[in-house]
Amino acid sequence: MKITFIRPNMLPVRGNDAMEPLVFAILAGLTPPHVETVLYDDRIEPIPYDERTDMVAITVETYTARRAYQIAAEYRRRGTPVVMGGYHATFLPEEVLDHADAVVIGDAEGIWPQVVADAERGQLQPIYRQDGYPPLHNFQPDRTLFRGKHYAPAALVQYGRGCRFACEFCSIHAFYGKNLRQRPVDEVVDEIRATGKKHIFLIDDNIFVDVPKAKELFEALIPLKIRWSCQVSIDMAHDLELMRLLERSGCTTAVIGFESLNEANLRRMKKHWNLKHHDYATSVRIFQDHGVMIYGSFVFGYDEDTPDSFDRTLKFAIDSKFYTANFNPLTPMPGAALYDRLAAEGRLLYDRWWLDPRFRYGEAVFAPAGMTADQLTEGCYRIRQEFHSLRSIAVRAADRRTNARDPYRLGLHLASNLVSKWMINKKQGQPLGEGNL
Ligand code: B12
Ligand code: SF4
Repeated sequence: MKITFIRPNMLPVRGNDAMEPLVFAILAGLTPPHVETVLYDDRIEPIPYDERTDMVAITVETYTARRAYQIAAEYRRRGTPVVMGGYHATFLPEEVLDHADAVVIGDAEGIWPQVVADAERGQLQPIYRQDGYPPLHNFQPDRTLFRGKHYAPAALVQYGRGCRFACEFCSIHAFYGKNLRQRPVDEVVDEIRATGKKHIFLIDDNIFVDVPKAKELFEALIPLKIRWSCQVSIDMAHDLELMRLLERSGCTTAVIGFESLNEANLRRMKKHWNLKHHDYATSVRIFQDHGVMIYGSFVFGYDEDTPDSFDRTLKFAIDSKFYTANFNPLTPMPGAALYDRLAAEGRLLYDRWWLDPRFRYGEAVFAPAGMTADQLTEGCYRIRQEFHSLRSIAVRAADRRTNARDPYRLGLHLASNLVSKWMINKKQGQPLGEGNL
């Protein structure tokens, strides 16, 4: 038995910044040893459709659904069964089943061995449903699949799943609900050591689950002498002891969801807690005083946003010396509360934007209240470009606490800005997937 794992590309352009798809290391680790596995990553290499295989397993996110269905059609035309899983498959299993022989709903742990056993017997079921949230111990990701492939240098490692917040637009709360699970810290440490990498991206949606769990992790990372990146909620700035541990453990960069400078917008998206302890300027200063380079994340299109919101936010991001930032049109994802609200309000511009051949990456997919959909698309694109102008890159580099603190950080600042600058224009306006469905 041979299984071919596929990571679909989102757009018909290839970048040079693809990261290792951790999901397939996990699936390979759950696959019985007598089964052969191979990975093709559509973002970085062609898919050899005619190579012999007994089953194809594809991970599907909303933005990659269209491409996933195109790839599946190629394999199914050749008689090879296709199984799909992931966020989009979990939220819209019926849609996915129109394009696959089987769908896995929810986490794969505890289910995948059954899928493989059924496939070996030629008795694949259409639906495999994870009813609960399997424990995350004895995780054994098998990264041999990544050998010889050109990925970004950092290794992706997961400490836990879920987030304690429930932002209206976010798929994480929709996927995990209130469930929060962490792996035993010693297993995470062993895994980091085994990667042999000196830069780790801890991909948890919010590394700050609670004070004891964050403390336990940060303390365990100190002896490893690694540099690491994370996504974290801004409220961690309130705990200075934790911030000191974060710095000592080697955290160099953090993605922080600021989302909006407007309090009413934050309230609407259920993210008003962003301002619970400090204003943004104070929280930013605390993170940066601890050497953390900030990747600021913003969305536009909530009801209080007007065409003026773009420049105000751009100025804040440059003045704050964020090493990088993204400015995205608010995008309703199926499964998230925002999607249902905008659908009920009759504001969606497409039936299913992720499958619609007219949709282009970077474009608004709903009617905002304070501007037109075109203004939303153009405003985000314009400030993304301006944030990555050479002048802005130079201005933002000049922060001795963070971006210019040492040659490593400065190199990271310059490299990530130049790659983003290049990718923004390559991605904007591209269709999802390739060709027709
Ligand atoms: C790291 C990351 C990135 C990295 C890239 C990672 C990579 N390897 O390439 C970067 C920063 C580049 C990125 C980019 C984007 N990302 Co991203 N990303 C993540 C993040 C934080 C972790 C991904 C990960 O490795 N997870 C760990 C794996 C193990 O979890 P998993 O995929 O859920 O897999 C489990 C199950 O779902 C299931 N499963 C998944 N696939 C399959 C397949 C089969 C066959 C089976 C059986 C089971 C199965 O089994 C796994 C184990 O239990 C996730 C959030 C998250 N917690 O997952 C967001 C997330 C996936 N990203 C998201 C988005 C929207 C994007 C962007 C589109 C943003 C943008 N506007 O440009 C882009 C483009 C993505 C693309 N598809 O090309 C959304 C997707 C939402 C959705 N409904 O689809 C997420 C969920 C974040 C969020 N808060 O909403 N991302
Ligand atoms: S804090 Fe981040 S991960 Fe958590 S629900 Fe909000 S947007 Fe999603």
